[in-house]
Amino acid sequence: PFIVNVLQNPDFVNGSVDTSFIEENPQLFKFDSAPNESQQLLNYIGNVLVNGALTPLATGLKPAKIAVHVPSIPLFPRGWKQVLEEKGPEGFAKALRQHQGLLLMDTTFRDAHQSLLATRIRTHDLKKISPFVAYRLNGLAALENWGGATFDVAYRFLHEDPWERLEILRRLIPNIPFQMLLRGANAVGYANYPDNVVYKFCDLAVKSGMDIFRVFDSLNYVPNMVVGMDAVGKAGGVIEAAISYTGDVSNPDKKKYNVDYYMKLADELVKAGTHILGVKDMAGLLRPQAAKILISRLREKYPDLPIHVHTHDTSGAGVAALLACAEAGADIVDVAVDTMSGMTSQPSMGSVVASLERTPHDTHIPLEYISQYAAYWEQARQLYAPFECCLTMKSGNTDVYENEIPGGQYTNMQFQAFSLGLGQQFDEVKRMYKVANMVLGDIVKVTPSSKIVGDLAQFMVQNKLTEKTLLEKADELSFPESIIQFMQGMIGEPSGGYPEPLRSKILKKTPRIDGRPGASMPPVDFEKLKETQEEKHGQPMTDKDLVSHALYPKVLDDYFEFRKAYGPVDKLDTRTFLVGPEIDEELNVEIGRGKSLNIVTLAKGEKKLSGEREVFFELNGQPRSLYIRDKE
Ligand code: 3PY
Ligand code: ZN
Repeated sequence: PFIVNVLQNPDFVNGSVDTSFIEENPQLFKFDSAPNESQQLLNYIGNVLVNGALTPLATGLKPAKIAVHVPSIPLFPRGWKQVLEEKGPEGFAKALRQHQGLLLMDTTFRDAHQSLLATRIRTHDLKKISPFVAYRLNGLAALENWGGATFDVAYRFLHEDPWERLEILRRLIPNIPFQMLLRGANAVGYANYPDNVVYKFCDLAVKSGMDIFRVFDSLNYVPNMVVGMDAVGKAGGVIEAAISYTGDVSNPDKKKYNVDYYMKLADELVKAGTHILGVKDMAGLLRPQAAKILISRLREKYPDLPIHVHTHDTSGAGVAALLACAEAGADIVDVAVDTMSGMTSQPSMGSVVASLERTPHDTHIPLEYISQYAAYWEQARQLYAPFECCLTMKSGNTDVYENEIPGGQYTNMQFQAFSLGLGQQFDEVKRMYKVANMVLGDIVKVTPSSKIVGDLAQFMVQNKLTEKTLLEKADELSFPESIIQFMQGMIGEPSGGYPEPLRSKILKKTPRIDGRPGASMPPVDFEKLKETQEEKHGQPMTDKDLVSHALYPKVLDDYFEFRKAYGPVDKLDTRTFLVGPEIDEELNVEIGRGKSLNIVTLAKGEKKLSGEREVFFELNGQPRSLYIRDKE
């Protein structure tokens, strides 16, 4: 229309205006031919429609009305994800069970760094090694890469979106099933949530690329697990309900959590429709001789169900335990790549693979590829030196059989004790953890029940309490909030009931919840949450943002504020993200598809009276400077 107007202008037409600008800028009149082409094509189609073929047809036959199938090019080697896509969750489970040889799940992307590096591995470093995993480790039954603490830590400390991580990894690894850890009715949080949060979370997780959900409850409280299992099933995911293992089934003196206890629990989970039966040994307590007893019994009772075992190597006996599991009939076991394995992490992938080569349980994963994968992680791990558990933890420790502290929590507690300058107290806290567990009635200890035991242990050490004095003074003490909530029934019911008279002394008249806490919680109103969140942050909120907010409101609010101030910090390399660049260092930051920034940090000015410093950069070749408040 602009051109038409110009051509109709009488001054332009009679040449009484200076048009040399147009002659000097012919590019202004180079128009995209697309509108013209689309017009021409419409003319063609319209003509054929009205007048019949414009090109001579040899016969009177009509062309077929079909979508011709193009054979797919195997861009990625086939993996278990394709089996899942072809057969669905039930068929997938059947195929796992029928497979000859031991199958492995790699936990490097989740539990390994949760247990060794305070869950700090960033998407940036996971992304880089993902194509290698897809091409070279395509025989893995699953890759655990989401859930547990990774969700919260991504927002809280890495300032990145865990949903985006899942979607990115899914694109890069389309052939290996992804597995996540779902804390039953606690989803990926630390408290029971309204049921609609758990259902929405699972639905979005499947849509974002998640396949297998290991569902557990921190007290093995089945009603809580069933909510998670049902949410996974409805979302179309693979359900792996997991027994959380504690105690020692090979020790007849340990009576509370004996084989019958686990068999009864397994029975309830099988009846509730699990596709895979998980045995989750979160602290690494499953000794080889116990594995033999428990896994053999489960194998015998459920010959058609795949059994998947998870352990930690805290004591150093993890590989031995997994080999015993394989012998006893487990189908899948969890390992972490060698350089991210051992101690509170999972047993070593290379050790398990090597131990089974040329045996009936051969995993057929080439050791050569495991070495290359291990070499990557050996280097990448150095970027996370500020979170290394190994600064203080030098070896495995069989004291875990006494204190029963889960892998992730063990490192966390140690980290906390050392950062508070209470390193020497760590031994005392570990000993007190055992006492606290007994005070609470010998409960299953895994997130969040493990935190309750840890909080009580810390409380007892700080207040110099023994089991006896704690019980004597219980009605006067101000217990940590987590213990009060546990006693109220807010995370479900412990097996064997609550410890009395401690519960009554702590609660007095505080209300108690009977049964499943989620059953009496009103659903989250997501429509309303969307309105308030969009108004608060001035940006559109996706369903994923909202479900995350329902899980941890404050963490999400802080995340959005942080990103508003600092932008896509997840695109920075890990060293720059953690400690910033050096002066004169050049960074190339890819912030979007084909969009990258070249940043050179030139200098840091003197501190001004205003308390600010000027920082000088070169951004894509242009000088820039910023005033930054110096907080010192
Ligand atoms: C978690 O819940 O994060 C765990 O890893 C439990 O073992
Ligand atoms: Zn674990």
